[in-house]
Amino acid sequence: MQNSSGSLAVPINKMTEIKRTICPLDCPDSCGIDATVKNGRIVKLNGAKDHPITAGFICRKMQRYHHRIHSEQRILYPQKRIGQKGKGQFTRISWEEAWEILVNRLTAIQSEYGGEALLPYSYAGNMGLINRWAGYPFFHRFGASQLDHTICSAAAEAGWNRHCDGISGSPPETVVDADLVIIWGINLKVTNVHCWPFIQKALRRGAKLVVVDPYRTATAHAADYYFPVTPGGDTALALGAVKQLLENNGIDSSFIQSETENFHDLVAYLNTISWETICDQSGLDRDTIGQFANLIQAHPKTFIRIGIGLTRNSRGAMSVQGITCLAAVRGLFDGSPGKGVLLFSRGFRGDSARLTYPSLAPLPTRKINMVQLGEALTVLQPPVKALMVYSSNPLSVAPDASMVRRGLSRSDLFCIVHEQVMTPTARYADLLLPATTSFENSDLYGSYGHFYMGKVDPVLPPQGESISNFDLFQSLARRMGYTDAPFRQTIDERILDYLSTIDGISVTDPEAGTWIHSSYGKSGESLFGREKKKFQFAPLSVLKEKNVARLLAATEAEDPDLRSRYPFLLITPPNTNLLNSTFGEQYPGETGTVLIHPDDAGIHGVSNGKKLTLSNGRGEVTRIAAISRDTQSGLLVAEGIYWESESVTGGINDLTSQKLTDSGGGGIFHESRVSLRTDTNT
Ligand SMILES: Nc1nc2c(c(=O)[nH]1)N[C@H]1C(S)=C(S)[C@@H](COP(=O)(O)OP(=O)(O)OC[C@H]3O[C@@H](n4cnc5c(=O)[nH]c(N)nc54)[C@H](O)[C@@H]3O)O[C@H]1N2
Ligand SMILES: Nc1nc2c(c(=O)[nH]1)N[C@H]1C(S)=C(S)[C@@H](COP(=O)(O)OP(=O)(O)OC[C@H]3O[C@@H](n4cnc5c(=O)[nH]c(N)nc54)[C@H](O)[C@@H]3O)O[C@H]1N2
Ligand code: SF4
Ligand SMILES: [Mo]
Repeated sequence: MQNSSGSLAVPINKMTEIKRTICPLDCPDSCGIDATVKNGRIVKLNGAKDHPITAGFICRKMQRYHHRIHSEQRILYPQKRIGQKGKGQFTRISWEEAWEILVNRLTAIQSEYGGEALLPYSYAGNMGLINRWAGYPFFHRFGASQLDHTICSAAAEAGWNRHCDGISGSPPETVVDADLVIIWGINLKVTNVHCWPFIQKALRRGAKLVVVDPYRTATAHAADYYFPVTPGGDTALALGAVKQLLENNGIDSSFIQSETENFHDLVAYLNTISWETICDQSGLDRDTIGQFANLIQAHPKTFIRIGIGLTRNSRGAMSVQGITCLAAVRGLFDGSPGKGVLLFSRGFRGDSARLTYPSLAPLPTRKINMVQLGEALTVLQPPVKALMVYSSNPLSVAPDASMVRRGLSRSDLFCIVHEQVMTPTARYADLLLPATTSFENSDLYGSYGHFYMGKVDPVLPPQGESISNFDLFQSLARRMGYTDAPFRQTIDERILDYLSTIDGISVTDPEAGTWIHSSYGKSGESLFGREKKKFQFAPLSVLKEKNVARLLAATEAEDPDLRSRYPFLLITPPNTNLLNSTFGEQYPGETGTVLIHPDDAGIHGVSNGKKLTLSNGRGEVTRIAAISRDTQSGLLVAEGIYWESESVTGGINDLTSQKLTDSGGGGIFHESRVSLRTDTNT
């Protein structure tokens, strides 16, 4: 089913060659990678020099990825559970036995409880477009419950689409000509490293850098101006800036006139919001917001890089709304040099039905929000009886982990996990199946941070008895007796079929290892103009009453009962060494740190490097105290989703909530109230 080698393979000598691939991780950079293969093993990974964004370097996580591929920790064979759920004790079985268990159990559950008793759980462990969506045709045909893919970007997309109607963002290269760069709610030097060289070029030309983030991130340390917004306070800051720009005649009337609709609604809306509310909500005083607005007014060539991090709270989607309104008021979408707005690139729009085949579903089935897996496995009726996990580690990444754990512990739940390494979730599997890494299969990769895509062939054959997501679900479908056309496709056929539906590219059969540029990534064109759309100010005002109520409503952060019991607000952003929970196996027994302000540390008797227990009504976790003025008083910052293990009880998501964002149904990972205690004997 797979080609045996990369077509751009460059032989160095008989035993060594360089093969080309693309990073599969959930990262906006989607790097081109050159893998040096010697005697069937990868010995070195380098960034592709000819990839316009990668430009020859890859992050440290990926430089060492071949050690993961060839690691002792790889799951290489099918296994079945022999110990208690969660203990991670398995015995090796053959694939034949694995298929038999799988087909028999799924068939029995389907006939006793109906197809919806099966819940698939997957996310973005592998961003390859074919393998990522490979389970969908099977699950539709089976009549399984559907998983609503909300955990990462749903709130951000909802906020963007409300005003921008799904248009593409600006190419990151545009930032080079900017005079002011605003990095808003993204720790770009950690999570979008390939954007940084473009920003550096602008800074060398004399551009100023602004960072808006509740804590002083690595990126904020590099900024000329840092605005420590209150978590969830971005709408207030953005609209405060618009209010000030209106007062100072700082708006781009010609853009507003030609490319937007219903500006008067925004003006009317702003008149209903007082400066007091704006300052209170943003956590910034009137002068500071004034300074922010003045910077923007003084620099027409402003580029705003919006992160998803700022959407992971109860006002998250609205924050994107506020920022896009600010951008529109300044005409930053007009495509002229140095002006831009980038949340998602949206450069490659294909017909997703040609990956997922919803038409195979015999009947419509229920949709379950992936953020609420805890609820789905514990109280949802009719109950989930089988869970099939692939490309995800839900016990570590889904909120309210103690509920997820309780669900995974159910003796009546048949749990299948298709994985590369023994994740905390895999330890709960009844049936554990070995997954290839992306280096072992073909695929097609887009990007959400730039405008280049590419096709790849395998760099290595599958290791051990591992199989790709695509092969897993194609084989399973056939063994279930499904003969529909999508189940007869090879991976190359699916790649070519999907490619033919993608808007924005002209290539239909690209050579593996070359880069395809989307026509949406052209600079110099108005982002709305080229899609014949207009920026809509109206949705803010259409929902006016509701929005004002939301802006003022008590979130978990502000709920007085919770504030008094749990005096700290906790945010849980990414860590430089991990990619969500991927690579957790490289840090066994580590809990990660928690940033705490020196004033708070003093009051609570916390000293640097000591163990802290954070807890709330949902659970508790241990982290190591890192006392720092980089965070605000009252705000704890825990970077990274480390793994629970025999020696570490629980992970950071034991503290987070299953509640959803204002729109889009996303997770509120940065809005947990917690209390802390120091353990005297540590
Ligand atoms: N090294 C590394 N890289 C990664 C990841 C990783 O785990 N590690 N994860 C990948 C994934 S899946 C994604 S989705 C992206 C994540 O990318 P994004 O979510 O776009 O950005 P992050 O860099 O995670 O930064 C989130 C930032 O938002 C800040 N923040 C939190 N709440 C608020 C708020 O209310 N307002 C504002 N203004 N800021 C807020 C946090 O403090 C943090 O600095 O990164 C990807 N890249
Ligand atoms: N507290 C907190 N929680 C968060 C976030 C946060 O900021 N704070 N961020 C959220 C975000 S933005 C996201 S995107 C989610 C991410 O959630 P997930 O997508 O679950 O991300 P990972 O933790 O990277 O887990 C991916 C798993 O897939 C496996 N894998 C990789 N490739 C393949 C493959 O080809 N096949 C199979 N079968 N498995 C494969 C990897 O080994 C890994 O264990 O987490 C969310 N959770
Ligand atoms: S994780 Fe991101 S920066 Fe690192 S190699 Fe992959 S795409 Fe590039
Ligand atoms: Mo994400």
